[in-house]
Amino acid sequence: MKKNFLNLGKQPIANSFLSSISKKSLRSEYFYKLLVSFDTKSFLVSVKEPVNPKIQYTDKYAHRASESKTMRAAFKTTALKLQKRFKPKMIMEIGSNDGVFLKNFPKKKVIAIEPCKNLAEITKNKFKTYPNFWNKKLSKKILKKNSKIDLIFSANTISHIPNLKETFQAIFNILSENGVLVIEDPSLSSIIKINSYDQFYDEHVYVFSALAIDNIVKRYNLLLFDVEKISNHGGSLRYFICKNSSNYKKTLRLKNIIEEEKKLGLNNFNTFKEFAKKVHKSKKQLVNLLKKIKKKNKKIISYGATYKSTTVFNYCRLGINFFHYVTDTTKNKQGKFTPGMHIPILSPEKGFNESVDYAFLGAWNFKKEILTKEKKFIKSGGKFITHVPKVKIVS
Ligand code: DWN
Repeated sequence: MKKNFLNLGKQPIANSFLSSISKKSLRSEYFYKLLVSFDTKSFLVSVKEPVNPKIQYTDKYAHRASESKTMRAAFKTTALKLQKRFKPKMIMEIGSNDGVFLKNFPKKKVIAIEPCKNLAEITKNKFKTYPNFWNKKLSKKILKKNSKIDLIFSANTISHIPNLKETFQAIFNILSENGVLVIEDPSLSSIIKINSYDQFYDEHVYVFSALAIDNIVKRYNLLLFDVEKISNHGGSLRYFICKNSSNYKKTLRLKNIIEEEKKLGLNNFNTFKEFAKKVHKSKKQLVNLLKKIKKKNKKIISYGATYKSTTVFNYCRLGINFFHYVTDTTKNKQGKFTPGMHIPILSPEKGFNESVDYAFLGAWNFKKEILTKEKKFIKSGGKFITHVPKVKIVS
């Protein structure tokens, strides 16, 4: 049974950066109700009513996975580690974005799946790219021209696909007998521990735990045999999954992480009710802090036009009433407006200068990278604000 625990209000699509805020474009802005629920049987946490992927993953998809130094390095390390552990002949990535992971392998060994046409366009001349949604039909099409795959990788994508049944059945079809599926996604335990409620938005249809993945993949003759904690995006889990019939055995590391999740109460609805109370408190504290700063006539901006900040801005009703603008290094976000609250987005070159007193860390998951990069700002008295794990001024 699915039970709702968190209501983050009316939200726009996190990728819907607006080119203009004319009456016409505001009228066509799409909103949905962001309710988050917990399945008491499978322990899966999900957005109650997922948005149609066809309106999310278009040829205007803004996020570039290679935009941060941290992620470029993380994908390179992951590629080397997986190559060493599994020695795959063929690697396929579901949700390959701009190719930041696959570029670490020899061209001939990789297949990229990317439904956002503008992203698929970036990789199509570098390696074999299918500009399609992942499903059984596509798995059959690929199998007509290729042998079965021995390593399937998917970072921050499986959690985005509403139809898990179709997804895992298609994976089962194409995975070789001893092949491995490796999935990475923000972990539910990290979100609960650091109160990062902004990991809930339309694209994050699911927030996985090892407990839930273990339950779900079983339904499709797959086995979760290992799991690894990684620091990406504020704390993620990397799941290792194989066919039931293959040689892999469940690791001690997996058993320990499942025990930790049970201790944290990820199999108990009360944990999520408590979490929701903390989320409401965080909202109040953030709004109060911004009001206090604003009263002193200080200039506040937001740093990183993240999809996560769409949730924070719309849930806390933060717009140009608080932020002068948002800065972001991604070229195709610059000159646009944030979804729902319509804050202008500028390049850091234009907007991140000595006129700024405070910068809200929209990209809090890159805090270390940003604080290192922005030493000059801090030295000259500039301050960062964060809401993760607690609302505070970062000194
Ligand atoms: O799952 C998803 C994650 C992985 O990426 C997607 N559904 C969409 C996207 O979510 P996000 O926007 O919350 O992700 P990031 O990676 O936290 O976005 C960081 C943003 O901040 C990028 O637009 C780049 C920008 N940035 C910046 O302007 N200056 C980042 C850094 C490190 C910087 O110094």
